[in-house]
Amino acid sequence: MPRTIIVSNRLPTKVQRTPDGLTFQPSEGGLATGLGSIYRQEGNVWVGWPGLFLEDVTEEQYITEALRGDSMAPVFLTESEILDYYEGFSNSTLWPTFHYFPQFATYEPAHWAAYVAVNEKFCQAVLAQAGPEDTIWVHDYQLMLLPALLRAARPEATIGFFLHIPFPSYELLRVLPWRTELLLGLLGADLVGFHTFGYMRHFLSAVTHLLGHSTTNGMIETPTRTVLVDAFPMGIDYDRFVEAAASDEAIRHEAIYRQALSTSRIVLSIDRLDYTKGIAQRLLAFELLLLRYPEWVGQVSLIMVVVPSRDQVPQYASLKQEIDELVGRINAQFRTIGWNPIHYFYRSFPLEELASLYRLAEVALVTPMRDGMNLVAKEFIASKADGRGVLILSERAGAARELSDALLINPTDLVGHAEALHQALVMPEDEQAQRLDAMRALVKRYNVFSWTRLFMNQLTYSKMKQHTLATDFLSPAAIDRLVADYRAAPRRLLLLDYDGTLTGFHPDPQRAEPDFELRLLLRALADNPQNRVVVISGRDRTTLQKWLGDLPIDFIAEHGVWLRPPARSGSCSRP
Ligand code: GDG
Repeated sequence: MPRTIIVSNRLPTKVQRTPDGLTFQPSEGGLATGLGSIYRQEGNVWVGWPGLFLEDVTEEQYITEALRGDSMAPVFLTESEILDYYEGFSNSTLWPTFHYFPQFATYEPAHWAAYVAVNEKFCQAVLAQAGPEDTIWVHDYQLMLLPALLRAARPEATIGFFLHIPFPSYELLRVLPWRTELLLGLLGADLVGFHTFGYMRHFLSAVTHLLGHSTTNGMIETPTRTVLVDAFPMGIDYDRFVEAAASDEAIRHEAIYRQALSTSRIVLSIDRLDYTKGIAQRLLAFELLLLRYPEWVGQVSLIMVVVPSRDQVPQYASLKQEIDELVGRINAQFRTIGWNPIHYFYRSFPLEELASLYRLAEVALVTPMRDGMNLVAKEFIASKADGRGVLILSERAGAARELSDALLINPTDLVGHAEALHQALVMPEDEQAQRLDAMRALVKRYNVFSWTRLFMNQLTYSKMKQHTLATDFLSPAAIDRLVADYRAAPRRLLLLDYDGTLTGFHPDPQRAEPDFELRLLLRALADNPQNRVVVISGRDRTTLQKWLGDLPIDFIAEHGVWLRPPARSGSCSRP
């Protein structure tokens, strides 16, 4: 039975080395939950890096064995591979370019070489698991070359690819020295998925500009196959967030926070430390709110959770410093003995505490400069069972396409940003409920499970579509039958298409002239009195006349507008 193999840079379990030995920490991420229903099924497997560097081979065997029981197959990467492929090409070239921060991008040939090598390593790891007709679903920007590598080794496999970050406009992509290789890598897939139609359009346009393939209705015609492209906005595990927000633990934590914060109204933001998240702009907008509407001083606090990330990288370290300074400056300027404008946490929280923050907050500020989707926005909505709360969302997050009942802002427009905060704080309760209800229905329906289902269904469909569009070669038995029927028939009508059948396609159509061999063949067929030979073409009649006019054959030219029976050779006439 064909199996399904999930591939991503990281496995959904993190293996760590502790003084007590190796520990296995399952990931709480939405992707792991959504795909759980697939990779845990009998025979299926998830291939990825377990998150640690090996000290010896016995560790490799131990980890491989331990993960096998949980349907996972590790790919072991060295420190230098992680440095060049992951921190290098993935996070210092692709990440800034795809998020419209080309000024932060580096273009190191050594990073690219490592990216190629690690994609090949992943390919070997997948091939060790995959049969010739298995389904393989590859995730994200670290593995963009993998679909084509897999295709070369497993021509019959069903391969899907999903990009979790934005796909940038062609103008951004073309800056990359390796843009063509990256596109060709993705075209090894049968289905390429994005969060939004906008990203999908950018991809199709890049494919047309850089590779010259024609694209129609989300289908790319490569010389060998048809590749489907579609938008699949990712959702969350809705019930999990509803339950977490309603749990005793979350309610208990909320009460503790509420007491500590006194009567302050709470605005919440949660992000990983990243320059794409618009954290500094958000702080400036909050400051502007306090300046423009002094009535909120002492009344509203921003709880800002920033999850540590990549802080060894210089850009991230300086962003961290900028945030620290801004928070310090704003707090020093506005705070009172009993009130703090910004409660800033540079760490992560357990899920139940996160849920209590979602409960506590009246306003969620999700204002990235660019974000593939942004699941925090959806989690906030799922947590608001009482119908109270306002989401302020950047129009440049993928989630903005679906969550149009949020207050949408442009994160670089500080005044608009501050005004949206004020509007959220004074929004009547019935309007809050109306907006939240509409968004909750959507987040509930298009959850991570339906996302997985939709992608897998479309992947199956893409394969079916390819089969119907593909050229089928005649089997030896069919050829025998054709020849026998031909011989037995007293009269035969031979309808022959010209371009792509009698001759190959040529980039310059006027150069696709019939060669000597073809002319001989047509004459031999036409000279047989039992045959009537008709050449059908979209070409103009003058060209057909020039190339084949002296042969005793019929023409159907210009897509059927002109006919020339052999008896009246020399000119075409309208039917
Ligand atoms: C990519 C794309 C796209 C955050 N702080 C804590 C915590 N979190 C959890 C949130 C949420 C997740 O992290 C962040 O999700 P995002 O969607 O915002 O971003 P990423 O996962 O980094 O990245 C993004 C996504 O892929 C999916 O395709 O939406 O655009 O960049 O689930 O809840 N979780 C816990 N404690 C925290 O302190 N437990």
